[in-house]
Formats: sequence, C-alpha cells, structure tokens
Amino acid sequence: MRIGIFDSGIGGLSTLLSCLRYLPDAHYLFYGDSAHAPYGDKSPAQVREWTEAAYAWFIAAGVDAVVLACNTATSAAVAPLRERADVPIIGIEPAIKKALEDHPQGEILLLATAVTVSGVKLQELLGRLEGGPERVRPLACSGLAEIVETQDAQWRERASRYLQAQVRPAQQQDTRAVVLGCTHYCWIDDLIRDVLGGDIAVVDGNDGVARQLCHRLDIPTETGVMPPLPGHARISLHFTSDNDVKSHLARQLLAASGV
Ligand code: DGN
Repeated sequence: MRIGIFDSGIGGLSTLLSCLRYLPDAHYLFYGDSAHAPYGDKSPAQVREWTEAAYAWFIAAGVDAVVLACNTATSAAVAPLRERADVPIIGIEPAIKKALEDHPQGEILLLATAVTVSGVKLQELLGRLEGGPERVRPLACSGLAEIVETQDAQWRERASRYLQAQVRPAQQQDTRAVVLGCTHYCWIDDLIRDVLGGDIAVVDGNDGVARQLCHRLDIPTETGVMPPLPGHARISLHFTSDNDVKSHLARQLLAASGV
C-alpha cells in the first residue's frame, strides 16, 4: 500500500510518524514543497494550486490515499480537491475539539499560520464545536514554521526566543492548553512547554489523522494507547527544491525519532 504525505516542508514528517505507528508496512511517499515554502503567508489560491500539483504527483505515483499533513493546505485546498479526488484525501485540522473536551474550563491557545487563522475553514470548525469556541484564542505565528524548517545550528534558540516574544505574551492566567495548528510546531512541543510552563497541555492532530487514514482505508485501529514506532519503515522523500539537502535533513529528523 502506498500513502502520499504532503506538506510545504518537514512539519509533515511528524504526521508521517503517527501514520507509521498504525500502518508500519505501508510505503510512504513524502512530498515537501520546499520550492514554494513557507505557505503560511501566501494567498489561499496559491496554496490551492501547489496542493493540487502535489496531488497530481501522488496520483501519477499510484498512491492509495493522500494525507495533507499541512493545516494551511487543508484550510485552503481540501474541499475543492475532494470534489474530484480519485483516492481518499485526509486533511489535518487543529485539534480544538479534543482540547476543549479535555479542558472544560479556561482558555485554549491555538497556534497556526496566518492562512489557517484567517481561513473560512477555522470559522466553520469553531462554529460546529460545542463547549465554548469562545474559549479559543487563535494566534497567527508568522515566521515560526520557517525557523523550524531551517534546522541549522541555532534554530532551537531562535524558536525559543520567538516563543518568548510572540507567544508567551498571549498566554492568559487561565490558559489550559495549546493546540498546535501547524505541523511544523510539533517539532517544538518541548520548547512550547518550557516557555509556557509545564502545566499547559500541548495538543496536536497527528494521531487523529492517522486514525482517520486507517478508517478511510478500512483498516481497524486498536483503541486506546498509540502503538510504538516500527524499527523499519519504507519512506521515499521528494522535495521540490534542494532535494538532496532537504532529504538529508529529513532522514536525520526521522532517525532521531527512531525511524
Ligand atoms: N506545516 C504547515 C501547516 O501545518 O500549516 C505549514 C507551514 C508553512 O509552510 N508555513
């Protein structure tokens, strides 16, 4: 079975890791649109065009399902793409519902790109939710995904400084959870905890996406605990620019995660 995983860059690798837990024997084709990254401050029409190009690439490669491991691309493109899709398309959305359910009191801080924060899709999601969408405070983190993407010697220091300057001031006394509404932020969940304090829960949508993928492929999942990562994995990487450098970085990140 072939699964296509799409993001503007390395954020989507965190989603790939979750999919691997449930489908360890699948062949994963990862497409990172480095030529057009970052997506966060581009127009939704542009993001839609690039997402459609990635989809066409996946179909030509014979995938059985496509995962949009990018909240920005899901916000801008999942609906039109699904209208004419030949295979299941699973999008990732900020896991606000889970955060509201797990934390019935207090505020939920949603970190995402500007496209996701200003998108109609987020408004629709908030409108569908019970349990106080007014408790959700969205914060557009322009430039944060780019810092994560560099993976240079100082990227974690820069990310930490960014969080101190841009995110810490948005935290309220009653903030209970932070929703990671951009897959790049999954690589800094520890820094977010450090900066906002250990009591804050950090919630991402990757496990939900992996379960949804299984569901769409009619593959049962165990309920409860997330299975461990497999020691083996079949992953082909394709970046639309600087493929060798980007693929090398991606392999290092995957290896550091035990894959
Ligand atoms: N990782 C992407 C997301 O989840 O929104 C976008 C990152 C970016 O290109 N700015």
